[in-house]
Amino acid sequence: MKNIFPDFPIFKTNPGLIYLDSAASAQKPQAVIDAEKNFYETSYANVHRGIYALSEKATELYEGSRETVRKFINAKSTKEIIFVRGATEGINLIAHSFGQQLRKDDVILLSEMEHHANIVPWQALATPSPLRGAPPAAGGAVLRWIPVTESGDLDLTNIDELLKGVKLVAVTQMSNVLGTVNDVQFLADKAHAVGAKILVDGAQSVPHMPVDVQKLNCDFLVFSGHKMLGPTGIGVVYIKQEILETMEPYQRGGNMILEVKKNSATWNGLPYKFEAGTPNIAGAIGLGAAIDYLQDVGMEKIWEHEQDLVKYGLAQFSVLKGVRVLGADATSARSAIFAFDIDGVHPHDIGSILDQQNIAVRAGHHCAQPLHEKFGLVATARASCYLYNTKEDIDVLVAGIKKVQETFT
Ligand code: C6P
Repeated sequence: MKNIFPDFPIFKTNPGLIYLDSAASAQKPQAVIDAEKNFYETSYANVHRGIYALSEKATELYEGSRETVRKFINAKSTKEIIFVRGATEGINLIAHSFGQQLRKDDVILLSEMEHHANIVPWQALATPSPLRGAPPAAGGAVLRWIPVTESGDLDLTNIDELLKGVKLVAVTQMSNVLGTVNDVQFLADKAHAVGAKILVDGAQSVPHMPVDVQKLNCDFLVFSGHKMLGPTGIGVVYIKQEILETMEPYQRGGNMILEVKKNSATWNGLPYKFEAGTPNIAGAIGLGAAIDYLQDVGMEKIWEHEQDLVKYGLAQFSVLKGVRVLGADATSARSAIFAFDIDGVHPHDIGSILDQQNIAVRAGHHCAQPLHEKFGLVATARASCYLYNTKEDIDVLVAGIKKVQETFT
């Protein structure tokens, strides 16, 4: 892979920084920063509204990014690409809108390794709210869980049993804690065989590996721009057009309407029906630039580079005494995410002592409390890599972990 390190100004302004928190948010290359800046400096106006040249230019750039996203995930049409704030808003959109099609006792199949963003929106369809009374799924959908094994994989032994009565499978393609890569193509086939739809949470996978929605045959895919070198506040929901056509709007207001009377309104075409109000125009343009950058490096190359880091990292961790890394070994499909605990040391202390050495890791439950509970833990420290990380960064991390252990003995 070409040397991309100089493309990231954060490493110039923070010399010596070892950034190992890309699963939370990735650093930005100059090309992304410039794309947003240039847009504000040369082409800024609202989109889809003005008939003046500047607004048309802004609209062209915004819609150009939609086309870039479409190609990146190989969707059939830009009608299937909806810009949202991020993966969380994407899942809320689906739960709110597609969720209206669920009925009492319909089953939503999740997994025990889901991020809270792919749990809590579904709880709203299953549990009566003290304020609202009955849940929208006409009396309550049922949540069911695919178990996670000790080695951090989905336990699919009883998948046919688990799929009984299921209307929606909602699973992550890559765990933000275990790094496990799930075979969502297999799950899509299984789901479709029982007439269910499948939502893939691509928040962690889309930034790190090639993802093709037609190959996966998923019905819904969500991801966030900020985890893939793009700006914050922009993300994507992909929804198969035939499903989108059956869905009610998520939010209502300007831009998503065709015509408004005092007591009624009709909806704009796809995808605008699902983009109410002024969108994050600069964010979408920045995301387009991030995708261009990733494609220039090559998604396969990024994945291969991270596979080297996983193998190397797991080998280094394996010789550390009193340190446990969650998840599968290097022979399973997994990404360069290392959630770990150290005997006798609180993860927050690990994070603080590493920070003193200029090593940025995350400590906590990483918005995956049910998964931590499964492993009998409240929290872990987590180092997560991206294209700008190297084996030397892992060496520095390992030396840092030894220092943490020395501090606590
Ligand atoms: N995980 C992490 O540190 P948002 O916050 O909307 O961009 O993404 C939510 C989300 C959904 N699914 C998965 C698998 C995720 O990892 C995340 C975000 C971050 O692990 C922040 S908690």
